[in-house]
Amino acid sequence: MTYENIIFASANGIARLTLNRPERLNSFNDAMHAEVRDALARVKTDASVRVLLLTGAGRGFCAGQDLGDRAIAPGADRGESAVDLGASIERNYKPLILTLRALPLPVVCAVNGVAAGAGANIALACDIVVAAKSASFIQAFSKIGLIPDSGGTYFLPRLVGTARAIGLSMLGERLIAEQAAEWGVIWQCVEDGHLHETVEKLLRTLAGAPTAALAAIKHALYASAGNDLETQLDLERDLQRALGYGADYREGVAAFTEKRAPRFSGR
Ligand code: LHQ
Repeated sequence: MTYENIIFASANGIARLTLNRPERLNSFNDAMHAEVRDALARVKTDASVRVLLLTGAGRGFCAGQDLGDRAIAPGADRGESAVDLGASIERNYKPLILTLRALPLPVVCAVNGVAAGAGANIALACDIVVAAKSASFIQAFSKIGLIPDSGGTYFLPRLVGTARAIGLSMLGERLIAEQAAEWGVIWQCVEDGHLHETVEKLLRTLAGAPTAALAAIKHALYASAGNDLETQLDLERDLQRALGYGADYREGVAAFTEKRAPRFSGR
């Protein structure tokens, strides 16, 4: 598949996916969804990829759904049949969020500018979110008579509690990156000029990390929201058991004993 709405490249264990419709603040139309789906399928099947970067081209990260896309155009009050927004979510946004969460490797999101609507929640679906100071997060949905989708109603209360989740969702106000970091919505907020170097350093670290362990960490932490303590302890036991047979555990312990830096294979 050739890409017209994203840029995708993979090298040295790092896959980079850039949403690339800057004139529309990288908002999603069906074509962009199809390309992202294709790129993520490649990440999933390419064992050499150890970390994925998601970012946006231009001054924005992603403004969510392209509201000019005819596929989601509201119908007239009477007459014209209204579109089924649920179908768009089922086809595009739901699989995207589930895929990002299920990828067995860390997904880093570099939020280079505004992240609005589904764009905000796609960022929150990533594992480590680093935002530039000028970036912001907007649950823009209520401004157009909708609810936060793409996991917004799942991620927000878990990240910031119900009171802030309700405020952000009902008011649709801009949450600046610094505040997002203070509230624990994201991992880190950095000066605009430092976003690139911060993220590159993170990507190099993660590309050399014990990927299978990071995948298990991701799995366990995301599962914990729906588990009781005993189920979670069982899950930890099972994951630890599997990792204990892995090459990276052997390497990690050997490197510690030999007082040298580990060389993890990711397995
Ligand atoms: C846009 C968009 C955009 C098209 C900026 N579409 N052009 C799921 C399932 C089905 C249906 C519905 O939705 C969903 C999920 C959703 O994501 S719903 C929420 C959709 N997103 C929004 O409501 C956000 C709309 N955008 C905005 O509120 C503003 O653009 C923000 C606050 C993001 C940025 O404001 P500014 O920095 O002032 O930029 P701007 O508004 O001037 O935008 C720049 C250009 O990008 C502009 O085009 P123009 O030709 O005038 O330069 C905008 O029209 C275009 N653009 N967002 N979502």
